[in-house]
Amino acid sequence: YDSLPVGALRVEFSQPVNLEEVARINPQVRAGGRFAPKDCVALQKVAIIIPFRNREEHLKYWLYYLHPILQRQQLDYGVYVINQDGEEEFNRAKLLNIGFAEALKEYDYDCFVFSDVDLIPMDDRNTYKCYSQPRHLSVSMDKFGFRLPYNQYFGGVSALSKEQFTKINGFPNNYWGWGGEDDDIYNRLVFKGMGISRPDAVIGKCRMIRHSRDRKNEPNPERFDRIAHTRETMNSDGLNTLSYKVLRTDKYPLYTKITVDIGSPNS
Ligand code: UDH
Ligand code: NGS
Repeated sequence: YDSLPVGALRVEFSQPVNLEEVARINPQVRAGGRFAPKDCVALQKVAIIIPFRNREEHLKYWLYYLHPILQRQQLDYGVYVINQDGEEEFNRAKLLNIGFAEALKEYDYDCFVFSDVDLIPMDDRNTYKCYSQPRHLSVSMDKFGFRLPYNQYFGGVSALSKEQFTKINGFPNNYWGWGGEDDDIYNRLVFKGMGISRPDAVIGKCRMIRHSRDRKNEPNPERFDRIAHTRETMNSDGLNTLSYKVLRTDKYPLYTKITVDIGSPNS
């Protein structure tokens, strides 16, 4: 990619994506979804972490749209899809913790972008990198009428430096099912004295691929109680208590897929 960011992009989900074709038009992306600019040293080494189970179609769109954007942003980056094995309730935040730990085993990343698989930026000036404060990138989503649903919203796509992430002991491991884990992360950042950095509402526009609720990702009835206690729980639940088993690692041309056994709510 020999072009710099261009601004607003057209994003739509009508044509199916062929990954062999995507690999062909992104010849500078190396195995496992790695890239670094060849004519300069990138300012940041960015691991992009995607929590995943059974969303192959969304992942194809994500790869189709994001690889060209990330190359134009001249990042030294890698794409890690953290695939939850089994049929247990989904656990987004724990998968993101695992992505952080596993990416660091592979390369000396200094920035971590955590992205839902179904969110595509509509402007390539929304740089997938880290800032002096934790960054919220998906600030202007189509499904919320291109506004924040509420001021403290930190879901969708966010970026934390290695230092910011370790300062909050990573993300919670005990939010099983849908909701609240992003609010817990927001609380952690605030309790550690940090603030949220955001792009403006034009540069922060993004589209979500429409979908229905997944099986085994029902609203978590414990979420309200949990987010009321972040201050007490954050030091005893997070990176320092993370446990899981890697079942397999697949290096595909456009991404690295790490399949993990993350246990269950009562283990
Ligand atoms: N995810 C998966 N597989 C799952 C569940 C979640 O890959 O089975 C990942 C994926 O990256 C997704 C993210 O976790 O983008 C967030 O989960 P989500 O998409 O379920 O959350 P969202 O708030 O949807 O987007 C909740 C259900 C909305 C139902 C709306 C009906 N119109
Ligand atoms: C809040 C949830 C967040 C969620 C946000 C947007 O209510 O986890 O809605 O949800 N917090 C709690 O439930 C405590 S959305 O409209 O995308 O379905 O991210």
